[in-house]
Amino acid sequence: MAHSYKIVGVIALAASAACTTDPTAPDLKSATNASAGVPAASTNNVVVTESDISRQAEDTPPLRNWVFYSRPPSSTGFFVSGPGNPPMGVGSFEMTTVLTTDKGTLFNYDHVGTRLADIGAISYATYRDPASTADPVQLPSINIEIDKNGGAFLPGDYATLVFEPIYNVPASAIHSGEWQTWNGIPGIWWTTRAINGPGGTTCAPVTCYISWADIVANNPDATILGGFGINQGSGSTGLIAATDALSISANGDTWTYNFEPFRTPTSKDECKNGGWQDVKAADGSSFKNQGQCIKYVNHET
Ligand SMILES: [Ca+2]
Repeated sequence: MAHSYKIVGVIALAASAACTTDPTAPDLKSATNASAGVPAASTNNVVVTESDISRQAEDTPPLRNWVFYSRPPSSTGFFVSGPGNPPMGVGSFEMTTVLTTDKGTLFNYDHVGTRLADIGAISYATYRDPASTADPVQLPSINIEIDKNGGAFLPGDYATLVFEPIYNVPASAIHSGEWQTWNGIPGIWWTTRAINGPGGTTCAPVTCYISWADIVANNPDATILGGFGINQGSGSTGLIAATDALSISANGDTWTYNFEPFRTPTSKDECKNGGWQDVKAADGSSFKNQGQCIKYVNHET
């Protein structure tokens, strides 16, 4: 179950992520209550499809706010319909890792700079395909690339925090062939590089299991440095697993990412100017023209 990570390109990654202006990113200010002059807690359900991501080799700087990183030769990740009934929408993001060395990571970069201490909730849902030949407790994990002490990013500041259900529930609680939701907070995590542990101890790479509360209490200035997302690999031989409803809350605002194989229109405007060709009905059928798309919106929303 050991995972290996590389730090190549992390500095470039952090700089790139911090100044990216990808227009598909959620508008972080959209739910601000301007009339009251104070930010209102916002809930942002964000549909993520193939058109939102770039596909890149691992350890390369992110070109968009969503990146699927994969390691050759046989790591794959696709937005699919199903499997079963995903917790949000009609689909999910399904990764397959055939070899022990395979690895796939779906990372989001919208939360770079967020203090870990300001994060109130993290969760996601998984579906382990019964056709998997991997150890029955293997599931995709949550990964967060962090700067251990915030501020300037200096050598030694980097670590990746990892949440895996098996370190939080009995093995018997992990099932194949059904959607299960996991909460990272409260929860037990491990780290790819040493971080501060309780009582002046050091939480060692890979072998130390530490609660989120202890991570925050003993690394109070830590921030998200780069990617936040889903990882499958480096030991997940023969695992086929889907994820959906990846969620993070910080300072009262919540973003929940709904992985989908296509978009459905939610307003007439999305049908206009040829937009009807880029969206589908919830059953996956295409629209023949703008009028059919608008009719769908009128009936379904
Ligand atoms: Ca979904």
